[in-house]
Amino acid sequence: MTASYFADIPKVEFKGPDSEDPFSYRYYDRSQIVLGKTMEEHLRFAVCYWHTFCWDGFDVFGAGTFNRPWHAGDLDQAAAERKLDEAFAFFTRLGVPYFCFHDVDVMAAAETPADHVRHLSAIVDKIADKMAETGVNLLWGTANVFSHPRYMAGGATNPDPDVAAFAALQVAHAMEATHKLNGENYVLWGGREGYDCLLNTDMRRELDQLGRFLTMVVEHKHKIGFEGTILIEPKPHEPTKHQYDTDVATVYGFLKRYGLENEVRVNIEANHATLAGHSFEHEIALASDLGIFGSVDMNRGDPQNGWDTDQFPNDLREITLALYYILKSGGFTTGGFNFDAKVRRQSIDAEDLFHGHIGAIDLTARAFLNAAAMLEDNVISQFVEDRYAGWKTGIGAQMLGRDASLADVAAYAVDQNIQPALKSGRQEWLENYLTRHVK
Ligand code: XLS
Ligand code: NI
Ligand code: NI
Repeated sequence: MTASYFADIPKVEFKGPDSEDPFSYRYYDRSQIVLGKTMEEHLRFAVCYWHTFCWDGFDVFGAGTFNRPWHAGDLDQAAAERKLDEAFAFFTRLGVPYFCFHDVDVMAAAETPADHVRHLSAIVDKIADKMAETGVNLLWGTANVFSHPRYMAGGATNPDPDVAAFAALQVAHAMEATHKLNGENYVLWGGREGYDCLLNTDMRRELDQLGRFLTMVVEHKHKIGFEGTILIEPKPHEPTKHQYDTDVATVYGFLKRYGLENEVRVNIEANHATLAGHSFEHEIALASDLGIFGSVDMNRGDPQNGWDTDQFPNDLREITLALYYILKSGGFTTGGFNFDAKVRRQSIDAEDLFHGHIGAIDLTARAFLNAAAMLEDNVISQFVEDRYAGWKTGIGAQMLGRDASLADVAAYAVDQNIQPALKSGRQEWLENYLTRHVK
């Protein structure tokens, strides 16, 4: 085998906050115990295959800039294996416990259904060998049912059921591959499940198609004995003008409508949250309140750009808040932090891939330590607890316990001649508290 593209990069180790070595971790000490578990167990970092090993740097105005050796020539089995070797060389040097992939990211290109099945299964065996050799595990697998031209009008929501059948083939096999590789979750991101123009779209029909498709996916999971979690990844737009899986609240409504709220959770992506007009922590907190929090795609947008720029995160305050709500909800079970992020098109070197991931891993670890401290001193929870204490007794408890009707409550207000006292929400004090913990 030729020398790895990453041969010159050392294995990235923890060297502490004062380290001057750009290829070291300053905060991510994988074996450090915090709140009863190691950092590695809490944070469950994953590298995504698509941005890091498949994207060649192309954008709508120009061709790829990266010149990675495994992109040369046709994407046949040999090229897929070369890419696989390099991917695992990267994972092990970086020292992450997990990776994530789409079917077409890892396999030789295929046009027919039969080739698709054959090429995917040929590479799955090789992936299994690599995983056994390195100890790197699969956080989640997924199917790409949005890039091929056949999916221009969607996969499951396509007006042509044969396209939905192709999507079914890909999803069934991607889930079986995930199961075979002991993946901990299976993800469905909406892709092109949405519309560009309402004039040519039967929205009611498309939603029913999507509901039926997801039900079949859940049935297949049980049929093959896959015990991982099925996750939907919400996004409001891009590629379509209106994506059906807009945000956490919309996905929850969709799951309820099709009776799947106990079967499916969400994979929350930071940049998708902000595109939907929400904060990252809002989406996390809402998912956990609704009981559907699953996993996270870590990245960020650009405050001046309105699309999914998929940049590596670098805002410590934002990520501290996200970590706080994740920890508050009990942390990950099968989920983790997948870096669905890409280096910029001018960051063309092997080392740039490391700088992107190292910075993001360290930022997340640092935010985690901040959040753990906030959780332990309990100031925010206690404040919120006290703020709602009135609902635990008296008329509050009667309302919640269904012991009082609207008329009863109205009568109580008159009888007691209630005069609610105004009480400060203390937002600035709480924000100052947060600022003190962002360090
Ligand atoms: C696109 C999504 C995608 C999913 C996996 O915006 O983030 O990368 O994570 O299909
Ligand atoms: Ni994503
Ligand atoms: Ni995205």
